[in-house]
Amino acid sequence: MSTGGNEGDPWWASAVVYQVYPRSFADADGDGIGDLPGLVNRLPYLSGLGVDAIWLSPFYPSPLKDGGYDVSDYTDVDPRLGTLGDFDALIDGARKHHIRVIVDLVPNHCSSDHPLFKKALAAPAGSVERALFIFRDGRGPDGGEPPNNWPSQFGGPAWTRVPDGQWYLHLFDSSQPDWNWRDPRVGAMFEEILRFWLDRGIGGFRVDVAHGLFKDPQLADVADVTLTNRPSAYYHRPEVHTVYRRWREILDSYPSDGFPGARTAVGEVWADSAATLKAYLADDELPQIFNFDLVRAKWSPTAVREAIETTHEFADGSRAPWVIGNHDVVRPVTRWGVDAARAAALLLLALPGSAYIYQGEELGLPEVEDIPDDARRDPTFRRTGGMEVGRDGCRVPLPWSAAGASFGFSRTDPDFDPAPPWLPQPPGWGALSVAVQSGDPGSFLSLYRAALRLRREHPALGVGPDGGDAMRWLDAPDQALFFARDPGFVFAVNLGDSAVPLPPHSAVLLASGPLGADGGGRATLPRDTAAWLTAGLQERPVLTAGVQERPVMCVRKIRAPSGRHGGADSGTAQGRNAGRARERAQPQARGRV
Ligand code: TEU
Repeated sequence: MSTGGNEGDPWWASAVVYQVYPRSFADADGDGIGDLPGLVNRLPYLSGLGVDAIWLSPFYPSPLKDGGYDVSDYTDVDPRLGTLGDFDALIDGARKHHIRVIVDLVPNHCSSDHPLFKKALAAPAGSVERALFIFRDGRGPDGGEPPNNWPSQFGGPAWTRVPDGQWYLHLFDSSQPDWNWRDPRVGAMFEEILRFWLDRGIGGFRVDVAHGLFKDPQLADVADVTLTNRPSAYYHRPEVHTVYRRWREILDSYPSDGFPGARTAVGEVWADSAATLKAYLADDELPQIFNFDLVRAKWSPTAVREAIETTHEFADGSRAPWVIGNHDVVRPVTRWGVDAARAAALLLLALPGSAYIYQGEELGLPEVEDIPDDARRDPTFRRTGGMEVGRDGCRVPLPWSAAGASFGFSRTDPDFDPAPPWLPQPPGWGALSVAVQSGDPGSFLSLYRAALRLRREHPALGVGPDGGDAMRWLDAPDQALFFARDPGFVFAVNLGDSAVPLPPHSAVLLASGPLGADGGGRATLPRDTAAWLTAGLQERPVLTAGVQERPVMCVRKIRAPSGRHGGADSGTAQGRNAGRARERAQPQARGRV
């Protein structure tokens, strides 16, 4: 049931994929941690929302030093989240709702609790056990200095010393040792992991840190010790492409007919340039990689247009799905403002190709910025001594109901008192709940539901009949962006401070907020508002009559955050922490490009 598209396009080319961060989605057993049965219970909600697939963030056994991205067993389910039987029930249940499931694969590193790392620690320097990871002697007197100057993504050095004096590499937390991909046993193991989940009927993988994996064999010092996504001694090594060619063969060896159809793999690749990104999308490599240009963009007409055009320099939106948020970045409402985030949702879903929605985006949840220090879980917070607050603020458990323990996040039967959620929910969270928003035609949720329904029905949306290039810019006032998609669709967004006239149209299909009117009674687009329009005066109606005649006019329901439009890189960890870092001493230099 994927939206838009042409015969022959794989389902994922126009899919709307909903990211589930399982520990924060829904908690069926009441232990305060979201789980797979909780997700299964909520499949009707996702089906009603109208998504084509779920991307499930890690649900594997993990000591949770990095929210599950520290995996201690790649082929099982964390007992707090359920069992493999629950996973199979999820696949079956999702299939009944025509929803595919993409799972997160974490190949750059595992958890220090992984049995193979424990064996490596117990084995001597130079052993085959240690060869699965990157162990080295240190430098300086007694080897007391790390083997090189590489930084950890989460702050501090990328090396930790073990009792016998050697050091091991971890580009992330010290609890996340990097695999040594130059040892063939690692590649063979991951191929088995791929098959394990593909055999269970998944629609594909999201590949964590897909630009990592291989490191410079000399482990040479880097000239620039700030973090960078440029090709370097630790990122974008050419050898990584051999892995994706092999994985593509495996993906393609699974039947592409029938549900779930062709399998996909979408790489999380942070890079400095279109050229670097494009290499991953060679015909025989990853089917898709995320484009993070909208996540990084300031809410301004030039920045948003540039983000779209920059993406189109390396791919269309089918191979480089659009995204405005995820579990690593500041929520759009806080980054850009409430109205702008509503407008951005209509932009996201009008662009050609595939789009990802991070759980809670459809509720307009803001970043929770006042989590007490002792409740914070993101390792970034600890590793930077609190200089960077980390990513907990976008991972707070979802509010499902207006009131009650954890606002319906946890099981709530009468005689049961659920444990508090693993991250505290702010007071007032219930006002943003699914229950409250479901009954409000002006809510964020109603806007997303209407947009997803229209996106499914309208022939110009999704991939569109002309493939991923199916949009053309229209003349617009400087502060606005207008584009057309055939047949008969126009998108308009006003990113300026004053109202602008709507482009020529015959009907308003959907608007992110109330439209205005000029002196002559013609409709105008107020600031931070977007509209979906039917183009041309002779267009025949193609959509649900009710929606056409009465566009969804949405009113502001959520308290406005303090900053309106964010800044450059406002979605990234650096942007997230800039404010706090400014308040305290010297911000740590993290010049990622
Ligand atoms: O993120 C990889 C990564 O590089 C991020 O730190 C990214 O650069 C940053 O968030 C941009 O602001 C992935 C996962 O998405 C993240 O949750 C994990 O912590 C990380 O890998 C380690 O597995």
